[in-house]
Amino acid sequence: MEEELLDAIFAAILDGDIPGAPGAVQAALDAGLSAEKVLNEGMIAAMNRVGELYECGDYYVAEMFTSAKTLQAALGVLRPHLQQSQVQSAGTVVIGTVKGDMHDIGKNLVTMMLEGAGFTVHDLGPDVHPSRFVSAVLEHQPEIVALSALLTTTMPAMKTTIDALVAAGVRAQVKIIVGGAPVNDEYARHISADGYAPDASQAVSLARALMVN
Ligand code: B12
Repeated sequence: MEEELLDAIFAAILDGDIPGAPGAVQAALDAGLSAEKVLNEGMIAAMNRVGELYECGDYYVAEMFTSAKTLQAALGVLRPHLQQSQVQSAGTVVIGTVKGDMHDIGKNLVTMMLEGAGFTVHDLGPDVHPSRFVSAVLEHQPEIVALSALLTTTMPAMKTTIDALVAAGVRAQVKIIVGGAPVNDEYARHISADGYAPDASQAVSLARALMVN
């Protein structure tokens, strides 16, 4: 039963069934599956499969794009289940996908989970120029700046962004966290970021830990 419900979500995302995916997610939630299970074992698992199919040439960018749209549509159903309202803000975060990079699903999930944990999040979107991060830090005075990159070719833009924050004299007032599929702990240290997390729920633990340090 559980397997079938997860399979239906997986298939909807893989096939780019935009109208069908939200219903498949709702059916799984109605049957009592947790939002985390639906997200990780249904939706993200399907997206990983899409990446594999693209890599081996079975899918093109068009299919990858439709699957991404499908996942975004299904996330709408999941959003209220990943978030609990908190009265007091846990801290302020400025987040964005770095310059040249259009991938925003992972960033959107991190945003959703941080908001669910009570953080105030200013989402600058995808393809964010370093100077835009600087102006957002000056404007919103966040404790944390979160950078996302999904391409090996855009990872260096994380370093450029950190350099821009240094040059603007605001680096010391924020903690910088980084993430995205090609990023790891070692790269985070290499570019002098303050932390790395491999997924959205660990991004929340990391942000919380950095708020007390
Ligand atoms: C969907 C997708 C697209 C969509 C993006 C739509 C959108 N609105 O995001 C579209 C079709 C636009 C796209 C385009 C391209 N893509 Co693409 N794409 C993907 C795909 C299939 C899924 C990405 C995704 O959404 N994953 C699901 C989310 C939930 O996972 P995630 O992003 O990793 O995020 C999680 C963690 O990483 C972490 N995280 C993310 N950000 C952050 C930030 C912080 C601070 C923290 C702490 C954590 C964190 O938490 C998230 C939630 O758990 C991946 C394959 C893959 N498996 O990653 C390829 C992939 C990333 N794409 C790839 C490529 C090559 C491209 C293109 C260059 C293709 C082309 N020739 O045009 C273009 C680049 C466009 C550009 N300039 O950005 C390659 C990258 C190869 C590489 N190593 O550089 C991949 C790996 C596919 C592959 N296997 O070859 N793509």
